[in-house]
Amino acid sequence: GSSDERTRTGMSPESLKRAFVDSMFYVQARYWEVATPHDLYMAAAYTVRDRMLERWIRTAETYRKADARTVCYLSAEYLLGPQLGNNLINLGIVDSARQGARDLGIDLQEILDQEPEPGLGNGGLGRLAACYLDSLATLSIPAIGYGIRYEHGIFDQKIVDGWQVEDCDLWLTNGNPWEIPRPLLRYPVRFGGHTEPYTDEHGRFRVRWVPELDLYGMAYDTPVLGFGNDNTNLLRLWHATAGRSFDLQAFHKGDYYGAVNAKVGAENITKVLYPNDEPEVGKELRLKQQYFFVSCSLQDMVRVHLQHAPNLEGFHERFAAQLNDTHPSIAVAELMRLCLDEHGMDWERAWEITRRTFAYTNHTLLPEALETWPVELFGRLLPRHLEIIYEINARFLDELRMRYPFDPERVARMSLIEEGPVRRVRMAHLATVGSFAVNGVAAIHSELVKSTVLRDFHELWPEKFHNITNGVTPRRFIQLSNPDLCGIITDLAGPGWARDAENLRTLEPHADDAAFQQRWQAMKRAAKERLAARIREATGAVVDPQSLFDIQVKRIHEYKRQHLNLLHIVALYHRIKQGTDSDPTPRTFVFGGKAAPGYFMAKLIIKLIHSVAEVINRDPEVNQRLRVVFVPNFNVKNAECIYPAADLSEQISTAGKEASGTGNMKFSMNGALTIGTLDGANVEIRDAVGHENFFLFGLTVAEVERTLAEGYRPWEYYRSHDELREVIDLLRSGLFSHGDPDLFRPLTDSLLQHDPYLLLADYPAYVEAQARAGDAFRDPAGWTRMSILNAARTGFFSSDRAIREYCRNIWQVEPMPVSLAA
Ligand code: 26Y
Repeated sequence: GSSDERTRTGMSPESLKRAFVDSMFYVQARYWEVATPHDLYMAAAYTVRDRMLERWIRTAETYRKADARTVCYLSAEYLLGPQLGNNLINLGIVDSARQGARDLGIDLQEILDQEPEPGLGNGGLGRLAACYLDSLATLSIPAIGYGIRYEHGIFDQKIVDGWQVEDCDLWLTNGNPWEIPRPLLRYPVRFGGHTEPYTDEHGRFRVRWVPELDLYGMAYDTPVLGFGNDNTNLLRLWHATAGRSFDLQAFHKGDYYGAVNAKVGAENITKVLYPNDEPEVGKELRLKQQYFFVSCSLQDMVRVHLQHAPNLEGFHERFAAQLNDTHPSIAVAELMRLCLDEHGMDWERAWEITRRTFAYTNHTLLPEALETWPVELFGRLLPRHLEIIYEINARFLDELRMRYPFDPERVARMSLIEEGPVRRVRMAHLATVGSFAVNGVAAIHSELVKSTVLRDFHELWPEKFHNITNGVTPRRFIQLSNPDLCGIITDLAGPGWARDAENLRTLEPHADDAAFQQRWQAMKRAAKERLAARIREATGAVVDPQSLFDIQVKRIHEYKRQHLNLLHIVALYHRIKQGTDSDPTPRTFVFGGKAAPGYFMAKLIIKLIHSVAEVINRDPEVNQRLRVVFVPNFNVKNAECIYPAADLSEQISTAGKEASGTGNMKFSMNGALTIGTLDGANVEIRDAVGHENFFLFGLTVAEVERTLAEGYRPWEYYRSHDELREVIDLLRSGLFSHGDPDLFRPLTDSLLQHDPYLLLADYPAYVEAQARAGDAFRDPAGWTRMSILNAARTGFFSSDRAIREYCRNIWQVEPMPVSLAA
C-alpha cells in the first residue's frame, strides 16, 4: 500500500516510530519538546490501536458474512487491567516497539507505566470475564462482551494510619484511547410507570408498558485482540445518557431545572461501580444498572439478528448468552418482554427461545451473597418485568405441583418468589429456570451447587448442570507479567506454549537439572527484587529478596481468612520473643487487597495487618527473621508484579466457601507453591501438581459441616491450645494497638464467640503446614524442583481450556478464523 497506509499498519520498528511521531502531532497535537509522559503514552496507544483496526474490521466482516453463531458474555464487571502491554503481545510487536522506542530515546516501560487501568470490576468474577474475552478471541470464537462503561471503576485504596481510605477512581479523566464511541448506536431503556392490557389488531390479548422515564444507552467499543491469530473481538460497554423525555418535560412544563435534575439522575446510572464483591440488600441503583446494560445488550442482539432474519424465531441459534452470575439475570424477563410485547410472539414460543438462549454461571454459595430483590422495588422500577416473572413462576409452579403433588414445601422452596415479611425475587432461581445450562466454577463448587443452593433444581433437571473449572490467561499472567519465565519456557518448549499451555509440561523433565534450577532461581530472584523495589517505593518498607516470600493477595473477607495468616505471623513473632523458635526460615509476609467500604471487619483486618507489621518490622530482635508488608491498592497492574515474586501462595479459605479462586492459578503458574485448604480450584491444582508439591491443611467440607452441626465451640480450642491462646491474648493485650486493648476486640470476640469460618479449628493444622513449608524452603534444590513442577503442571488452568469447554459443552459454537489476507 501507500506510505500513508504503512504508517497505520506497518509493524517494523521504523513504521512504529513514524506512526508514533505522527500520532504525537496529529492526535495529541503536541511537539516533541513539550510532550509529557502521558502524551507519549497516548501517542503509543493510538499507534497500537491503528494496528488493531484492520483486524477488527476484517473480523466483523467475516462473522457477519457467515452469519456466525455468536457468544454474548453478559457481565456487570470486566477487570481488564492495562491494555497497551497486552495489545503489543497479542499483536506480536513487543520487540519492535521496544526497539522503536529505544531509537527515539524512550524507555517502553515508562510509557507502559503511564496507563491508568480500567478497573471495571471488583475481583475474581470481573477478572475472569477479562480472561475469557482474551481466550475467546485467541480461539477465534465469534463473541461479544457486553457490560457497563462505569465512569468510575473500583475505588483507589489509600492507607492512612493503617486504615483503608477510599479514593475515587478516575480512569477516564485523561481520555481513553482504546474505546471507540458509537454515538449512533443507542437504545432506549425505560423505567417505572405501569402496564395496561389491550387487544391487538388480531384480537389477541396483549400488554403495553407505559413507563415513567426513559434514557439511552450509548455504545463504547473496545477491540479485544486474539493472540497468534487475526481475530479481534468486541467489548461493548454501555454509557447512560438522558432520553428524549427529559427534553420534552422541560419544554412542555416549563420546569427547566426539574428536567435538568432528571437528566443528571439518568446519567448517574453508569457513574460508578458498586464496590462490594458480595451483595448488600436493596440498592436500587444497582438494579437499575443491571437492567440498563442487559436491555441495551439484548436490543443490540435483536438488531443484529434481524439483519439476517425476518423475526425472532431462531434467535437462540444465532446467539448463546452467558450470564456471569445473577447480575444480568433480569435478561430472562427482558428477552421475554421483547419477544412478547415488541415482536408479538406467543408465550410458549417466546419461552422456548428464551430458555434456549441463556446459560448461567454461579460464582458463590454464601447464602448472604445470593441476589434477591424486594418485589416492591422490582415492581416500582420494572412493572412489566415483575408481571412476566409472576407468569413464568405461575407456570413453573403448576408444573412442579404436577410433578410433586404431595410436596408443597419443595414447591415453595423452588418458587421464584421468596415469601416472608418482605417478598423477594430470587434471581438465581430465575436464572436457573430461564437457562438451558447452569455451571459452577470448580469441581468441588459445582458439586456443592448441586447439593446445596440449587439442589431441588438439580433433582428436577440433572442434565442441566455442568462444571467448568475457571482458568486464567497465560498471555497476561505469564508472558506479560513474567518475561524471564516466558523466556525460559520458550527456550524449552518453543513459542507455541502461549496458545497451548499444556506445552508447559516440557519443563517437567528439567525439574532436577542443576543448571536449569539455577536459571529458575535467578528468574525468581529477579522477580522478588522487582517486587521489593516496588514495595519500597509504595510503603518505604525494606524487604530481603532472599527470604521466603509468603503472599496473600485477594479481596479482604472473613471467609478468605487473612486473619488466620495473621495468627500464624503473631505465633512466629511470639516464639522468637520467647526464644522457642524452631522455624528459622526468614520470611516476608506480603498482603494486598481491598475491603468493601461498608465491611467493618474487613477494614479492621487491614488495620490489624498494618499494626502487626509496625511492631514486627521495627523490632530488631525479630525483623531479621520476619517482615510484614501490605501493598496498597491491589489491582491488575500491581498483581502482575506480585504473582511472579511469590514463593508461597496463601489459599486458606474455609472449605466450601471459595467457589474457585483464580489467584491460586496465577501463583502456581509462576512457580509458587500453595499452602491451602481443600476448597475451590485448590483441590484440582493439588491433583495437577502432585500432592507432594502442595502444602495441604485444614478441615474438609464434610468436616466443616459436621463441626458446625455438632455445636462448634471455638472457646474450647482457645482454652486447650496454649500457643493459640497466647496469640489471641497478645492481640487483646494492646501490644499491637499502642496500649488500646479494645481496638481489635470485634475481631477477637468474633473468633472466640462464633468463629463462623472456623479459624480456631483450623489453626493447629495451618501452623503445622506452615512449618513444613518453612522447612522445605531451606532445601533450595527440593523447593526449586517443586516450584518447577507447579509451573509445568498447571497448563490445565489456562482460560483457553476453560473456554474450549464452554464452547463444546455449553455454547455449541465453532471457531471462525479470520484471515487478513482476504
Ligand atoms: C451483586 C454484587 C454486589 C456483586 C458484585 C461482585 C456480587 C459478587 C461479586 C463478585 C463475586 C466474585 O468475584 N466471586 C468470585 O468469582 C471468582 C470467579 O469465578 C471465583 O474464583 C471466586 O471464588 C469467587 O469468590
